[in-house]
Amino acid sequence: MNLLQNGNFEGGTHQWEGVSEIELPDGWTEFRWREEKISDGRPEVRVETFPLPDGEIHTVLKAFTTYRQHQYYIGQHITVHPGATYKFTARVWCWSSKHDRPAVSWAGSYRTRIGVEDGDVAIWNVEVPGTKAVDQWVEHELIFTPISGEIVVWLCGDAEWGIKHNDAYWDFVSLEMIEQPASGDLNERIENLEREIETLKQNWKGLTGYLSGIK
Ligand SMILES: [Ca+2]
Repeated sequence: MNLLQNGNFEGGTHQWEGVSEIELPDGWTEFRWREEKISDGRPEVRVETFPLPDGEIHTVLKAFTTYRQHQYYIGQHITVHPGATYKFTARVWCWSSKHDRPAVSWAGSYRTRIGVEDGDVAIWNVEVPGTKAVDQWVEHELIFTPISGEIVVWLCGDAEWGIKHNDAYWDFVSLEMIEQPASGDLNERIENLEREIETLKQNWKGLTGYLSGIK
């Protein structure tokens, strides 16, 4: 079961902090971008349809700049069970090109990665700055065990050169619990014991009632 809200970006969108160029998919509330270099741009973000060469059409999360480098992070807050094991996955298609032919990159460089912020700790599925790949679906996967109960899952894109097109198209983002926390068994045992105690109490009430009745 996908624990994320709107992980396939088929739901609605909302403006991020009143910025019309940043339309985040509903459920996704966090947006950050790098502003270290003079050449860094703030990407525009929107949800749009993305036709693949095979004719399939997907509704995807698009982040892009024109003639600018960029590095951005789009995140969703989610409540999890500490100690359980989770699998976070996402698919992304990147186009980084000096030319306008869609899905055919030329002289570009685009890297992506996915991560989890767990309290003060950030874990990434691949080494920073990420997997370098264009014109194909890149499958990202991160298996992790959270320490805290509140985490943020992140999608990160990194365009190395400020060429004409730097686009990333994200889809099929999912978070699943693949293993219960070890303490789950203990909690279950405690609940069973509490139920047994309640039953014993009820029986005891019945027994004292019966004994008072026969006096
Ligand atoms: Ca989709």
